[in-house]
Amino acid sequence: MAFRAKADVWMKGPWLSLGGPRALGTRAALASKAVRPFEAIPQSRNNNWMRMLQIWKEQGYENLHLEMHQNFQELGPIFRYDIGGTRRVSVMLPEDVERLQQVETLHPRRMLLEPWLAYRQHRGHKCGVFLLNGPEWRFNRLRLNTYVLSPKAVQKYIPRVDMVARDFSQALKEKVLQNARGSLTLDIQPSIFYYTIEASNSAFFGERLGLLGSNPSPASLKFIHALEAMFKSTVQLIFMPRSLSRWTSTKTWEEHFEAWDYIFQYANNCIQKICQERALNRPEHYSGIMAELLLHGDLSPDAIKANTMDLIVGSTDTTSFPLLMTLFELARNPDVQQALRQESLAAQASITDNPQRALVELPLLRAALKETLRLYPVGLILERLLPSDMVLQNYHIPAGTLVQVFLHSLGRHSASFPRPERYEPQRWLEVKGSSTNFRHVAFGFGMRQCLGRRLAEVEMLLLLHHVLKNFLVETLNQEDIKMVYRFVLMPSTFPALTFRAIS
Ligand code: O4W
Repeated sequence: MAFRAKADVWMKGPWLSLGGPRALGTRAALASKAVRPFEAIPQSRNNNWMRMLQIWKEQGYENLHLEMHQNFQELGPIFRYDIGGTRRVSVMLPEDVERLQQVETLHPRRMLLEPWLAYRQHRGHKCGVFLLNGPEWRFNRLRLNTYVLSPKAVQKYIPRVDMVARDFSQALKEKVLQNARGSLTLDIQPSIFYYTIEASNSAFFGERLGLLGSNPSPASLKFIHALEAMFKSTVQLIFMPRSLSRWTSTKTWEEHFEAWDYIFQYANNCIQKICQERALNRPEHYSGIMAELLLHGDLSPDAIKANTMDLIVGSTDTTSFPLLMTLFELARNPDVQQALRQESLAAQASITDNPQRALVELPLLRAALKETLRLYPVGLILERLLPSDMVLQNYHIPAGTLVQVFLHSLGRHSASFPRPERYEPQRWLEVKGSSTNFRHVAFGFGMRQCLGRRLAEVEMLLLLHHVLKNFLVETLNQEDIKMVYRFVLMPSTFPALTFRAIS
């Protein structure tokens, strides 16, 4: 592979010094320091029409992360391409994420997500913060931060998540002990999905659904499938202007709307139930994020519903896949697993006493979650529409440009992460220098970073904590798992795992 040899040269990063802090004094370096015009940015050779045709033919763009990675290898850490009049620039270095954060205004913007917006317009639904921009976004986001993201909010819902994580581990133990050998080999994927749905539901509504029992719930299964269909059709529609896709992809639009209809029906059901119960008897103690939002009344009921919708739906796949990938990496890295188990056992009593301590007493497990998201960033792309002109990699970038950060390439760059292919949570605990900033941006940055971040972290941390205390996790599969881009980056297949009860 010709590009590999070339790639290895730049991936070790000689071009990094161009215009970077190390380019000092010489005449050549000074010349290269002059800001170059936008048009001088290397251009991706991919023809946009060819790409659209390919997405249409292949019904998706599953290798987006690999194609972009190859572009970076061939063109360096910044390249551009235009689609339908919007200038687009792709970057992958932590220093560029830092610059993007420095130029943020009060109202950071992303691109419009047309298929999602079209559905809400068509059905007359309000948008949640993910789809909003401008002052309305800020108004909603500031209030949501208080009840979803703040340390005080986490403190309130963490015991509920802990309870669900314990129940998960207990239910798994019962199944494992039914086998004479005290071990069970299974496809854990469905159970992990049920766990994230159950845990989120408990945090939002203070109610249990009972999904951790043995028989699956048809409604939740259908919900999971509708999500899959919604994500897949999203990718088929976002790389094409609507004026074109309405003719070439009529069926995809139908599938997209149908998937959303079920998703909205399912989530609405959860929301309505809680509104009714609250009208009947107002509880005196904390009963979930949504109850708090309704109680404090600084957002309209419609805005609360729209945002709760995003949170319920958005916390399912995005939390399940990193959990699965962590279990897989621990299964094929027994030494890492053992180190984490020791940490969990040492902190066990303290965490049982107060689950909030998990956040400070499991540093290696938290590092493992960062490591998983470095290799498998579920939200592959961070986007900003530039509010003003700026300079990236010594190129002038005009206001209005769409800048996309590719997290797959950011996480696998050897100048940022020595031996990037290895799963080494320990790397996150080593002494921090200034160059280590903005390396962990899996949840985004600034005011538009993931609203569900803390909930997702807590759900992952506590499940892994309870599983590690109770089971050895093993796999026969040593091969890398192929990841596919379906709006979120997900595993294309997932191997069976063996859970062995620790006596
Ligand atoms: C709703 C969400 C809201 C989701 C239904 C599902 C979901 O998965 C999410 C994510 C996605 C939100 C060109 N969500 Cl009603 C938006 C909450 C991370 C939560 N966290 O990852 C995606 C964000 C990938 N993202 C992109 O912006 C992207 C991907 N491709 N492009 C942009």
